[in-house]
Amino acid sequence: MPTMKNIVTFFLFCLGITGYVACRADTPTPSETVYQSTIAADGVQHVRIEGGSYFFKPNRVIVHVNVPVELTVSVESGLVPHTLVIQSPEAGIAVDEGLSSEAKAIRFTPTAVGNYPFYCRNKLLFFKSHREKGMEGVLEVVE
Ligand SMILES: [Cu+2]
Repeated sequence: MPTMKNIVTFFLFCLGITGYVACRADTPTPSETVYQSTIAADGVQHVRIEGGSYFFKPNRVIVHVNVPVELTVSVESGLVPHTLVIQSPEAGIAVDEGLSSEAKAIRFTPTAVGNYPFYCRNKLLFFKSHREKGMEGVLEVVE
């Protein structure tokens, strides 16, 4: 006969396994979402990016070189703070902004063709960085 204590122990063990699996499951496999910008009547490429735990959508943004870009970026509301970083001085892009659920406009003009990473630089203690969890993308600058 199983004792009450054994049953409780077994139950807690199952709960632990379930919790672990659920935690693993909240890290989605990143899939690619592409946005190809067009030049608006105001001469600016307007790009909308939404982020959250742990993704950017779209995560591949294609823009034209030497044309101003305005990224409008927001993240889903929640307790986890996020940022948007693009450190590509070779293309004249230096972005490091805290994000919130209120859309923020970030402007720059890419000056060189190439692929430049954008990502969230946040990281909690010993956990994987948000970037490693999938909060990253590529800014592709084309002719
Ligand atoms: Cu983040």
